[in-house]
Order: sequence, then C-alpha cells, then structure tokens
Amino acid sequence: MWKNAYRSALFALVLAGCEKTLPPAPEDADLLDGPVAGLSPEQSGRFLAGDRAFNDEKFTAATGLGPLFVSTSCGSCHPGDGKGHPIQALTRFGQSDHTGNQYLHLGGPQLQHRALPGYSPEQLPPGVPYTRLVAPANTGLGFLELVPDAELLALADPDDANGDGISGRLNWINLPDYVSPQPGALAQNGRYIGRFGKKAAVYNLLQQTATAYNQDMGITSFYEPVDTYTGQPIDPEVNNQTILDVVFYLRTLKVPVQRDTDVPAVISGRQVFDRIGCAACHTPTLHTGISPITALAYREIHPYTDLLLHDMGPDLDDGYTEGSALTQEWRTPPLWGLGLSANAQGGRYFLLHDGRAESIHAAILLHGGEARYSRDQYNGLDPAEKAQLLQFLESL
Ligand code: HEC
Ligand code: HEC
Ligand SMILES: [Ca+2]
Ligand SMILES: [Ca+2]
Ligand SMILES: [Ca+2]
Repeated sequence: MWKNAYRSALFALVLAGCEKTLPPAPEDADLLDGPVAGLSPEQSGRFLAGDRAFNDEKFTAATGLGPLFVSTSCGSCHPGDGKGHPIQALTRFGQSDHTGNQYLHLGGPQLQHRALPGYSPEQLPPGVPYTRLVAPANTGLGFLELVPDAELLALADPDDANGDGISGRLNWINLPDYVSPQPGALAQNGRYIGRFGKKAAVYNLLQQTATAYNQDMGITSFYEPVDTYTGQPIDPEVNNQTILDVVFYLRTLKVPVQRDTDVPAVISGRQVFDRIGCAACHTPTLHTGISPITALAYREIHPYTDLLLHDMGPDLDDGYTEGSALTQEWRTPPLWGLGLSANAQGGRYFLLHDGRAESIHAAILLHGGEARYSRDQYNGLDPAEKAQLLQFLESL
C-alpha cells in the first residue's frame, strides 16, 4: 500500500518536473478555443464535454496512463488548441521507403519516451532515421474533414499536366476497420484519401483521436485496444462516449478569425500571395459538403491549404514515409490561425513540421522542391511588397 503511495508521489514529481519547463498557456483573450456559431444546446453540451476531456483530463497511472506514453493529456501538446512547442514534439522512426516499418520489434513507429515507474521508456535505436513532429493547431478541422473528396481530386495534378511546376497529389491510405468512409468517398484499390497529419496519413478525426489516446498517452479504447507495452489487446481505458465527445469538440472548434482585413497593407499582401504562387498550394478557398452538424455543412471556408502532398525539396526531407507519402513530401498546412500560432508556442513562432522556422520569413525561405519558384519570387520582392505579404500572413 505505502509502496503504491510512494510510487504515485514519485510519479507526480516526475511529471511536475517536466510540465514546469513548458511555456505558459496562452491568455484567455488569445485562445482559439471556442465553438462554431449555431450549435444547438445539446451540441454545446457535447462540445463542453469534449473540451473538458481534451484540455482538463490529465491521465495518471490510476486512470490507465501508459505504461509507455509521450504525454498525459491532449491539451498538453495542443495548448489552447494552438500549435505545440518543440519540446513536446513527437518522434517516429524506422520508415524510410515502401517496405513499412522495420523496427516494430523495437517499438516503432512511434517513440514513447516516458514510462510509469518500474517500466523502461522506449529509446531510439541507434542509427535509425527518425522524424520529429510539432503539434499542429486543432482549429477548423471539422470543416477540413468535410471538404468533398472530389474537390481535392480536382486540385491534384500528380503529373503536373498544366506545367506550373506544382504536382500536388493525394495520399491514398488503408482505413482501420472502425473508420467508415464519408458518404460519396472516393476509393482506389480499396484505399481512401487521407487528409489529417503532416503527411496526410489519417482519414478522419475519429481515427486521429483514437490513435492519439493509444499512441500518445497509452490509453486503450474500443477502437484502438492494443496496449503499446505488451502489444496485446486489453479492456478500454477510455469509454466510447469520451472519444466521441472529443471528436465532436474537434469537429466544432471554430475557425480562427482573420484580423485587420481592412488594413491596406493586408489587402495588398493578399494580392502578392496570389501573384507569387503561394496560393497554388495554400488554396485560399474550399467548401464543405453534407454534414449532420448543420453549422458545418455547405460552407465556404478559407483555410489556405489544398490538403495535398507536395515535394518540398531536400532541406525538408525528414527521412520518414507514411502511407504513400515520401520522405520529401508534406501536406500543405492550413495557414488560418498562422498569426496566432506564437501565442500558443510561448510567444515565438516555431513553424514547419519540426518547428525549426522561428519566423514566417524563415519558413518561406525553407520552401524548396515544388515551392522553389514561389520562394525565389518571394526573395525577389521589393521590401515594401515583402512587408505587405508578411503583414497579410500575420493577419491570418
Ligand atoms: C505528445 C504530444 C501530443 C499529444 C499528447 C496529442 N497530440 Fe495531437 N498531434 C501531435 C502531433 C505532433 C501531431 C502531428 C502528427 C502527424 O502529423 O502525424 C498531432 C496531430 C493531431 C491532429 C491532426 C491535426 C491536423 O491538422 O491534421 C489532431 C486532430 C490531434 N492531434 C488531436 C489530438 C487529440 C484528440 C489528442 C488527445 C487524445 C492529442 N492530439 C494528443 C501531438 C500530440
Ligand atoms: C508547392 C506547394 C507550396 C507552395 C507553392 C508554398 N507552400 Fe508554404 N508550405 C507548403 C508545405 C507542404 C508546407 C509544410 C512544410 C513542412 O512542414 O516542412 C508549407 C509551410 C508553410 C508555412 C509554415 C506553416 C506552419 O504552420 O508551420 C508558411 C508560413 C508558408 N508555407 C507560407 C507560404 C508562402 C508565403 C508561400 C509563397 C511564397 C508558400 N508558402 C508557398 C507548401 C507550399
Ligand atoms: Ca494504458
Ligand atoms: Ca512505440
Ligand atoms: Ca501543376
């Protein structure tokens, strides 16, 4: 008995030590966290239940945490629903081509670098290529989930038929059996279009949520029952209702609102964005289709992404593949909320997949591959136009 008490006290200390180094959560006024307008009272209740589970529920040994894990709550990596800080980055390893993961026996692909007392955390096998991913913001994802496959297919140009140097393509993925395709989903050889995650290897928010509980916190569910320590299925440690509430919460988080839309420099900056080819991948306007949540259905949205994979050149090659996404390929990240990212990241920017770009300017300079022409155009802008473009991006 005393031993258990000692264990949990020790465990609390270890956790406290780690949380202390994190940047403070954003101020209330800056929070992206809030529901879309037009939810019914019943829907608002589900949003709040999901909000609590996402932000307030910190797992402990007593509630099923681990024994191997990366963090103790969704909100610890996605503070205020914004981007995460690089010290909370996820590590994945052991996939560098189409042959899949060669290190399943050593805990691949995801590294759980923390463990309950009495267990050994996983360690990166020496010499194995790995990728470090910073948590993206969670805002507006319910809208992105509803963009019809046909709209994405129309944006794709895998062989660059129109010769503009940009060849966005879809990541066709196998679905786990608990994920049902959207009505009207397109399929190719039994595979469906992935759209979430930095390499678009996840189909929808249910898959992303169930996997995050399992892989990031060591919490099993009806959907993802396998314990990451033993590799065996065990009883659910989180109930279906909680998972579905979190999915509902993610679906109905509002889109960040653009600021300073009537400032002349912002208006000119948007024109520069179009002119130098940023909009070829960061597609300004998409549409949502049918949804049982009427607040989300048939909307025009402005996420500044095509949700397609692009070859971004050798500087952004992370040596890691997912689904059919290659090591140099990344899904265009949405730019809505870009200007608010620093609020959640301790007051500074950490952009791109691994957070290496400490300003918007630095992120643009690292664009290569299909985006090289656009980056070169950026470098050729006169200082006034460059400032307008950056002011526009900050307003998102
Ligand atoms: C250890 C940090 C960490 C924890 C804990 C965590 N996430 Fe994440 N989350 C990430 C990272 C990193 C990514 C990007 C992963 C990728 O690209 O495959 C991500 C991606 C996502 C995405 C996809 C966003 C997009 O734009 O495609 C969603 C949704 C999400 N997480 C929700 C959750 C939920 C729900 C939980 C809790 C059940 C959770 N996360 C826990 C770090 C974390
Ligand atoms: C060929 C497609 C493409 C073009 C053209 C392009 N981008 Fe990107 N952009 C991407 C992809 C893919 C990433 C993610 C790369 C990564 O994470 O390593 C990205 C990342 C970014 C980021 C960082 C976002 C974040 O949340 O971390 C910014 C800012 C950005 N782009 C702005 C621009 C601007 C401004 C232009 C025009 C000068 C531009 N991009 C042109 C595809 C493109
Ligand atoms: Ca567990
Ligand atoms: Ca692992
Ligand atoms: Ca093209």
